[in-house]
Amino acid sequence: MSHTPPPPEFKRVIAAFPLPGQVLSATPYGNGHINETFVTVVDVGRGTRRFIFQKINHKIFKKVPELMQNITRVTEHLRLRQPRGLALVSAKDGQDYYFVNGGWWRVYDFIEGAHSVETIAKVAQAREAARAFGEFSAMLADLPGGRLHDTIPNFHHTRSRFEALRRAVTADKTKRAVEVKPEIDFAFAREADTDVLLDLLARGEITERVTHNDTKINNLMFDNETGRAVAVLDLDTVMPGLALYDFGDMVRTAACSTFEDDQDPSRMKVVLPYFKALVTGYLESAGEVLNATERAHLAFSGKLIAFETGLRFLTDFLEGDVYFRIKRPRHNLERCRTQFALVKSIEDNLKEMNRLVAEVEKARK
Ligand code: ADP
Ligand code: GN1
Ligand code: MG
Repeated sequence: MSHTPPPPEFKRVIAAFPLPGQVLSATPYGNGHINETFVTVVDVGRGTRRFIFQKINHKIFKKVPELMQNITRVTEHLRLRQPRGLALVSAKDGQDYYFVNGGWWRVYDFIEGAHSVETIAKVAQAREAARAFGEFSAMLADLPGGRLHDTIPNFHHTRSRFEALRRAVTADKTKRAVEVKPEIDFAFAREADTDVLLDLLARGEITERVTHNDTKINNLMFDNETGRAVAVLDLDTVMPGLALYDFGDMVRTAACSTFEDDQDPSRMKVVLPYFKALVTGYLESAGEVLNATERAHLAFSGKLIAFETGLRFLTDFLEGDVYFRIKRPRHNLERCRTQFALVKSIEDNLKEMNRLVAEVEKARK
């Protein structure tokens, strides 16, 4: 899927929301792999105001009204504690989304004076990112109204992701398996990792919490002046999950040396000072809720989520690039290779990473 300009029905979408003036422009925006995001500039007389319009990927999110119910509950709960957080604009009919021409649309206020990043630039930024995602989860611990909907069942069920790869290899729909034998072997050699957290969960040694489940670094906005994280974005996958999935995805995207799709996987390594900063920041805001088993698996979680994400990219490559948006023909394979390089680097550094966790914990006492 490519990032295309707004579709013809966009005029009807605009008309469905109570905007404060005429729309001057609408442009594809951001680097998300899933939804179609547009920034829209609106003329408000003595200036302009921006809004984010998003076409929700309903091939991936099958029950959009349930998903939007989750987002509404979460954004309303966070409003007081995160004043610049994500805020939905309701449609004129009072709904939080608008359905037209087979597509589901939502609108957010554009978060001004802040920016998202694709990679971490300094230690303080890694610490702040982890503090913010940890705080996000901690603030949702008392979310009223019962369990959130599962917007994608088994989203971080690594065993299921592994079995999906196995099926894709067997089916070999696109006849690409032959060119990815080393990656398939790499994945199959690590099958045992897929069950580690699931087994701990089944034994009650770790617990389910409300988690974000997509704590990729570009799903966070930092204030342009202070560098403080002001908003957590991309709430489509906020649902019951494991804190370690959130922490692991931060390691994958913030404690690493390059972009997730660097075409040269040899450039991808775990960055230990950033890892330590993530541990420090996460324990600062979520440390009180994590139990000893969770804390003992912080380093492993990074390996697991890099592995799981690599599995997903490889599966998508074998299935013909049907899930993640791609910008070039072998994009998913490149992403997979770079993720697997990170897995390898974490394996090589696991002992030191666990030592860093212990060091941070000791300093907290
Ligand atoms: P996807 O699910 O496709 O990743 P996101 O919701 O993460 O979609 O949005 C994609 C990108 O758009 C983000 O990484 C961010 O840069 C930008 N973005 C999203 N929402 C806002 C917002 N309310 N204000 C400013 N930028 C936003
Ligand atoms: C997707 O939506 P985005 O780009 O923030 C994906 C994540 C993957 C990530 C890999 C709903 O995240 O799970 O980790 O790509 N989101 C969904 O970059 O599948
Ligand atoms: Mg995103």
